[in-house]
Amino acid sequence: MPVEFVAKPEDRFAFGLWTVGNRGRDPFGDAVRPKIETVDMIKGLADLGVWGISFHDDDLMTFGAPEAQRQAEVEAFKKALDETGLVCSMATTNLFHHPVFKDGAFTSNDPSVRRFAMQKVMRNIDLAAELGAPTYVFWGGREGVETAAAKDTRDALSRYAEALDFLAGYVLDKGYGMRFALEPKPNEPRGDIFLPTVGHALAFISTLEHADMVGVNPEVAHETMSGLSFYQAVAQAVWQDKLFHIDLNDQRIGRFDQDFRFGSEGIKDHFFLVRLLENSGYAGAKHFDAHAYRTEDVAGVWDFARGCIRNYLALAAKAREFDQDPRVAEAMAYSGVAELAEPTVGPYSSESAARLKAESFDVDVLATRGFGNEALDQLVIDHILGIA
Ligand code: GLT
Ligand code: MN
Ligand code: MN
Repeated sequence: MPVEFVAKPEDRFAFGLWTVGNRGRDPFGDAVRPKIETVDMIKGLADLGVWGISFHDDDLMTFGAPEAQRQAEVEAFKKALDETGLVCSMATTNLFHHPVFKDGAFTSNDPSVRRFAMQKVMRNIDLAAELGAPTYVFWGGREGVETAAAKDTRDALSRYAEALDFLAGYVLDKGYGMRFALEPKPNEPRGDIFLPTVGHALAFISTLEHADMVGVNPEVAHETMSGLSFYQAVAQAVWQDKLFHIDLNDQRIGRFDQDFRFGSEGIKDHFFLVRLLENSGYAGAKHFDAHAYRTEDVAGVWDFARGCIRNYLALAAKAREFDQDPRVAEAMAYSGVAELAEPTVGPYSSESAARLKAESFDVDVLATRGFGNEALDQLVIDHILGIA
């Protein structure tokens, strides 16, 4: 009998409108499944125990449509939220679909495009504030180049920082209280995208005028495309208090952005990721930014959404079981996991420096220590496979 997992609002699971709304278009083929109306998406997600919904301005309101139509579209969204109790957990701007953004948005070489992009963001920030979204995401998919001859990266980063400083100023001026989260990606759709990894983004954020209100929105697929460890990226973001949001999905290394169902590929990596999120006190949205395989019809879309939630909850249960296993505690003690939490020398003083200089080490003895990582990791595998 399969184990039941029930999502509760306090789990803070969220989906983007564009995820269950994905119709399976790819660069080689057209839509394979019908449009699901926004209201039906929200109701379907509410039935699965989902807590939050995120949107791009253009997911919600038809781009370029008369104001009256756009307002009606927003009203229908609000009504569906009210009826289901779902919250708007994040908002973002579509700065990638329209041809006007082909050279970038905040980093287009054309100043009018840059100004239009910022206006588009400001307008949607107003709506995000009205809907109570605590986080505003910036995914700069078009901010990049195919040829490095086309942009001086230093200028592009200056324009990127200028835009974020200005928009943060706008949020503060309006008293909105939302925070920004930058979402890195190495490539696709541009040949090279600025701020390609979580590490680049964290370093860039430290240069911003309102750095305290800007964090990251790491995505499994994006970091994995570069062959980097998503776990390490997230752990560092947590350590720097910069994990403002997270995009959960799955991906194989070295492929195009696959956005697979969470937990469908990297089961061991995801075990550690879920354990980190659960144990770190991360209280933000657990946001699935993924979509169903192109083979699926509408029923398959709901199988996909259910699968994301089920895999997260199953891995959280495995992580709890792992952390409560006395053999794991013993193996961790043997590996010295807690020893790394002890300060090495403490703060600098001339006395402690002198003490350290005078200390003698038997490096031959120290070098004989085995750290027992094989036994510890086997317990990880045993727990994941259910044979512990
Ligand atoms: C787009 C992208 C995602 C981003 C979204 C936010 S849009 O689907 O592939 O990774 O999170 O703009
Ligand atoms: Mn994403
Ligand atoms: Mn992606």
